[in-house]
Amino acid sequence: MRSLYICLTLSVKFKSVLNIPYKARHQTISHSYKTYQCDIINQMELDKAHSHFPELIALAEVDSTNKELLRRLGPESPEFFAVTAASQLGGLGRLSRNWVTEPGKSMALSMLLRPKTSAAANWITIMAGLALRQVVVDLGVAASIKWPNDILVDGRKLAGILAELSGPNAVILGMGLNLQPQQGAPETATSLSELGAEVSIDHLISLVATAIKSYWELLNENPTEAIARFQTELATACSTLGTEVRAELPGGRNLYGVARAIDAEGRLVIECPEPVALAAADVWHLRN
Ligand code: BT5
Repeated sequence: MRSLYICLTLSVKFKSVLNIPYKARHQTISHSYKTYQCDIINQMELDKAHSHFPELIALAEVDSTNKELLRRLGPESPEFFAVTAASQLGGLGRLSRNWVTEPGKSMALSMLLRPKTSAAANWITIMAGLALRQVVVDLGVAASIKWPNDILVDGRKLAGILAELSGPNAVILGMGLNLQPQQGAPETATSLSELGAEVSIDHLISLVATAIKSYWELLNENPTEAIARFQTELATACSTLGTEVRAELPGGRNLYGVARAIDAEGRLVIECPEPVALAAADVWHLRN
């Protein structure tokens, strides 16, 4: 699991939450948020979505669905135990960046995955990117993956992925996908409705659940075959490949080069001109 950091965020904050006894954590943190059903969540009509998960907790408002899932997690929690919320007050991106989820405007969905191998764990973020992209493409929107965790349309960000390790075989996979424009989102954001795709949150969650399950089953059961297939799919799905990029490494150093491949561990290989494999970085596309 050491190399799981490749695509997962293992934050110090995360560990400190884990050190607090479950009950205390739950009482302290959940009090400040509306964890009851309210109009917005009723309007979400999650009938279809519920059928895809052993348990789907649907909240009107929460700090972060990843955090809420972590608070509710137990050793026996089943795979695909999930949390969604109409609104996140402290939605998380990587490196504790902010992810905007205004009431009813964006899908915020977190689910528990239980990787059987480190190979499967290493590929969770990219696997989720392929699944999300497929959902979006099937809705008629030409989206691409920016390594490691963005879904872009014409350079604008439609969706983001945050996978966090929470134990030896527990990963919380969080996905945010914009349905409508949001006032608080950056100018670089886009949404399905702006791209001509109207879909209800219920239907969207159902589509995402179906896609993730199919990609994940392959990855978790047969990682070697899955990774080979994903690499083939990434050749067309990942707009980072073949592009001149700037990669900002953890610590701030910049690398410039052409992104050539995603290796067997999910790392981005950049020719600088010598090949360098990056486990974690922020990447900017400069030109094709
Ligand atoms: C991400 O981080 O893209 C991961 C986003 C994961 C969000 C989901 S929602 C469900 C689950 N619960 C959580 O608390 N999180 C997950 P990163 O690559 O670091 O990108 C963050 C950056 O995206 C921000 O710094 C903004 O520039 C931009 N951004 C924020 N909100 C956005 C939005 N709604 N749409 C597009 N871009 C956004």
